[in-house]
Amino acid sequence: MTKRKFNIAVAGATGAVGGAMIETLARRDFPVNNLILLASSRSAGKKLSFHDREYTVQEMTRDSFAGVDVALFSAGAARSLEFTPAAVAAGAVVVDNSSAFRMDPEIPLVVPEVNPHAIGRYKKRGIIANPNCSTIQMMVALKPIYDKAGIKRIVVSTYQAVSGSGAKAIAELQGQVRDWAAGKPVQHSVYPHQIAFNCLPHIDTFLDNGYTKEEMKMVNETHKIFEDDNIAVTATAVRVPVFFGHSESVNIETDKKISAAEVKELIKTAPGARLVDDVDNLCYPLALDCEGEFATMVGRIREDESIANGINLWVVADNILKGAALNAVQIAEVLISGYL
Ligand code: NAP
Ligand code: 3JN
Repeated sequence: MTKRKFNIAVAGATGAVGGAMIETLARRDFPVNNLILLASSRSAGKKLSFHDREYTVQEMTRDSFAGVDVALFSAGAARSLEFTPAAVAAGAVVVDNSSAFRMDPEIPLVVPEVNPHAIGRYKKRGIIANPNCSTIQMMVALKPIYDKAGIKRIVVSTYQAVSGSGAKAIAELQGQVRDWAAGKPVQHSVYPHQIAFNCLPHIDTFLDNGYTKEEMKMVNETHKIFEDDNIAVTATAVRVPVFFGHSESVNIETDKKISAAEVKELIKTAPGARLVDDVDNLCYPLALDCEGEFATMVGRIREDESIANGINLWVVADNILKGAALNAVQIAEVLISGYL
């Protein structure tokens, strides 16, 4: 019997995440029949390749989705709000990478290694939301610990790469490093301050409670994915002068005592995670090592000696892959194998 192939649309195909989606579909040999690449009118006519074949980018309109089985959206929240109703009306299931629908109670928010059962809830609205990159990698690392020992409280600080702000931010960091080295004045436009040789405790906009939106995404999305509003979560999101790979210092208080050795054993077999923890050989997760990797790397696992049931971890993942494109493609894989 021939394996069914699916018509896949990528909305935002010319972007950093959209490009990674196309690559990930190819790397995972996703059964694609027709690939429809969508972007703004600025990119219409541009050619992109997939499995050695060239595809022409089309301007995204409400008529772009006829015959599409799965539409992977990464063109920003405004475009998701504008175009996903047309995609769903045309019969496509939407996997949306933006924040537009994440906290909608009728729309599942999914990390496939953590809550794949939630995918079936797509049927009501035809949409599945992809969480924020910083939430995704933390969920992959914490899921086995949550299942074994329960989690009371999470204190997380992120060290987020500039690629999370798109191609212009990558160019800004490159330009600032070059200008600084040449002794020229350093300019900034994407970020409110120089990012080269600096750390900015500011990602997305500030809210009335003093937190940023990025920080509150981590709080709210953690509750929704674990289906547990009782976990106390507090986050500090920091932009650092790294091109690819988000790092996180995660401190947790568990319900039951769990040792560092037990956590290491759990991480060894946790879906989507890789234990990188051999301090005697100076081995721990590094942003520079995660580019192109599908796994979330977890290391520096140790007991928090300041409380009875505390664990510290250092969690690193490719923010464009597991944080966005890969997670979306994995959701599509579960969809086609179990639902379509
Ligand atoms: P990007 O590199 O700036 O790409 C944006 C994409 O959207 C481009 O393909 C662009 O097409 C397209 N686009 C813009 N306006 C459009 C329009 N009117 N109609 C159709 N397409 C349009 O940004 P990115 O870094 O890939 O991020 C894209 C989005 O993905 C973000 O806004 C965010 O919502 C989501 N994201 C999520 C995560 C996460 O944490 N899960 C991480 C990063 C990004 P042109 O090239 O033609 O302008
Ligand atoms: O800054 C990062 O490292 C991640 C950025 C995510 C992002 C960027 C622009 C718009 C998002 C997101 O996924 O939350 C959005 C958005 O859709 O709100």
